[in-house]
Amino acid sequence: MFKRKAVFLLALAFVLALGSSVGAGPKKIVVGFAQVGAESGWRTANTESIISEAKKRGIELMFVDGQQQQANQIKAIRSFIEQKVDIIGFSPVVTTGWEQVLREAKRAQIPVILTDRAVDCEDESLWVTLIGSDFVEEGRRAARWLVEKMNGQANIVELQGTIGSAPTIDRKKGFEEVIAAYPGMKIIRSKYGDFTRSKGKEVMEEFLRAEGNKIDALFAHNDDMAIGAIQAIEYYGLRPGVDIIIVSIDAIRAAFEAMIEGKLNCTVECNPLLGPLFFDAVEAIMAGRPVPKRIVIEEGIFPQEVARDVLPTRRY
Ligand code: GYE
Repeated sequence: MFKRKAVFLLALAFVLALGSSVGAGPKKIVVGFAQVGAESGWRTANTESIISEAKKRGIELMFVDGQQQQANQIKAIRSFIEQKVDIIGFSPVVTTGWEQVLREAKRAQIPVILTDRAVDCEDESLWVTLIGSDFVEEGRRAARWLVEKMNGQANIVELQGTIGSAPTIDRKKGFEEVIAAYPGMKIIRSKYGDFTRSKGKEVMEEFLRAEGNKIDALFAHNDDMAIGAIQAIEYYGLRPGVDIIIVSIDAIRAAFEAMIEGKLNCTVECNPLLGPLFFDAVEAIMAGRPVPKRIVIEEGIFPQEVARDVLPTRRY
């Protein structure tokens, strides 16, 4: 009798446990992600990678496009805190001005993951990890390639990205560090182009109006600005890739197409496919596993000569 009752209770417990796990399902992880914007081919690939990886893993993603405005990103982060998401991810458009909102997230005990871009914040406990590229090294790679191509002699114009953003600050730093050893390599003009094609074109027009035929080379902080600049150079009546040697960063498909046409000379890789690494970190944090403070992506460099062979293998 006693035994039968015990078996019944056990079966009941089993049914209840099963019922609860089948009915409600395991609690879905909810992630809020505040993206920079949609300024470039790199960014589009990055967004796609994050959205598709969330779907693949059955993670609920709240995605906000900040349209390159810090205020929009801060507003998005505050709304994620209010909605009590499990984890906040974001790519900070600029490096400074994040302390307050990050402290609010910490007070609400919501872990923050930085992707792609860094913040300039003394209190490192305000985020768990930064997943992204080494932008200083990308700048160095672009400079090393250009020094060799130009035999250490060039009047260079520089299209910088977004003012105050980590890739702009770091790429410039790495590039200047390398050319400092070559007195013949001079940056004669430098201006922000906001990482967009239209701004790249507009600023290159300015450079050409001011310096014209004196310009030997262009260093663009991303491919989109280089592609905009290529149009400006053609309108001006010079041959991009021949009269003005161009090196840029990202290695998006459009850069390979420009290289095959002979209009771009080299692109340094910056990998935007951060979705899998981002959600690995999300799942690790949720499971209480440790996550390294910095996760760096391995990258290469592609000169024009390899463009035709490499293009078919590019995923973005
Ligand atoms: O190089 C540029 C984008 O932060 C690495 O942002 C990213 C940069 C990328 O707009 O194309």
